[in-house]
Amino acid sequence: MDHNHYEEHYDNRFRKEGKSDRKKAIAKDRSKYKKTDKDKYLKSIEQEKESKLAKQDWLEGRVLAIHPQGVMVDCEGEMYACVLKGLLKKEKTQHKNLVAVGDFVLFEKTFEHEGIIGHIKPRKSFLSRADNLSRRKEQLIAVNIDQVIITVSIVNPPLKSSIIDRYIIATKKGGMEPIIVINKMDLLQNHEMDPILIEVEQEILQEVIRAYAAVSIPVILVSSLEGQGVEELKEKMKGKASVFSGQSGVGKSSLINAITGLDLRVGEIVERTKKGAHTTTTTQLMPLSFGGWCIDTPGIKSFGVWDLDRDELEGYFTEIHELGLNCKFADCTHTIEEQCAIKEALEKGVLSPLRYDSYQALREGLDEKHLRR
Ligand SMILES: Nc1nc2c(ncn2[C@@H]2O[C@H](COP(=O)(O)OP(=O)(O)OP(=O)(O)O)[C@@H](O)[C@H]2O)c(=O)[nH]1
Ligand SMILES: [Mg+2]
Ligand SMILES: [Zn+2]
Repeated sequence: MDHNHYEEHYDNRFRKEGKSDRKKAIAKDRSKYKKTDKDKYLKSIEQEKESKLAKQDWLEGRVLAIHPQGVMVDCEGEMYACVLKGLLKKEKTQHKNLVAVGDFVLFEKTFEHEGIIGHIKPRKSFLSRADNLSRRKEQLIAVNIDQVIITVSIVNPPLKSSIIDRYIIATKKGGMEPIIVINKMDLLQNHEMDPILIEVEQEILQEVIRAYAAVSIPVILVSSLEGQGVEELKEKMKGKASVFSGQSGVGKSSLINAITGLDLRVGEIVERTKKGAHTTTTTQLMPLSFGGWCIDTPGIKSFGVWDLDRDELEGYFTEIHELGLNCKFADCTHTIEEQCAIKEALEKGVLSPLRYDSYQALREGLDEKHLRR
């Protein structure tokens, strides 16, 4: 609501209502606008900070990649290799990385194509995961993104749904929208493949489609090799910032190549393990000719969700939460209890076994974490 609109709305209320009602109205309005007021206040501080910085002749740019040689910042089509100002490095943070791909920064130009970053603008969204080495830190993958393209493949590597749910949680936690993309659809028609393997993958595929239709998350079936679904995906990416994330070898870089006509390096699948060989090694952000941005990321072996508690988990499995209200016991774990609505729903085929399995796996993970602390 802009300022004028706010006042008009306020005045009308005062004219209409009696004196005693006014107090209530004010109280109500206070609580209603509290958050916005706070946001406005924080924003004004931010603006003040930025206007101070503006006096110093800073340039504004966006972080496209982070290389050993420096933070690569794009400013109106020019690329600058930047370092972070010492002061920024001292800022306490729970993040492993101070600056991330997608950040909007203010920097001081020092040489032709070099600079010093003095300010990182507030982030509107972020994709992060629990850091592998020190689990107490959160690792930022990319920031200021609209949607996460959760990329998986069928057959090679085979489709696994548990990882999809982890990504969905991280996506929503970070303030973005998930899109599930299932690549390598061409392999279902490949006659060199073992027919039994194909049959199994088909069944899992149908189950995945059903499970996410039930929670209204889009699933797009694609083949970067043959072009199936590429236009549909492109349509969804227009004008938005999208990050491709998923295991190594699922074809993230191949898909980006098919969409953009770029020539990013793509890797081989190790036949024995059916895994990719971690071909992409750095995260990079690319502008799209049809509007928007896209980010390629290195494949991730294990995707741990950062800082999740049990209530939150329920919030991300809304269908399980709702069904669970009908269990006999309020603290039902939906495993061994009598009269469990979740187990009934599973038997009747109302609840997807995939979603149930990953819910239970995540829940166990939370319990373990709890014990370790
Ligand atoms: N059959 C088939 N193979 C594909 C398809 N898309 C990608 N591939 C192959 O899968 C392998 C891995 O592709 P990449 O694009 O490197 O996978 P990635 O997800 O970027 O992997 P990392 O960079 O290691 O994370 C390559 O050999 C591709 O040729 C597809 O639609 N069909
Ligand atoms: Mg890649
Ligand atoms: Zn139950």
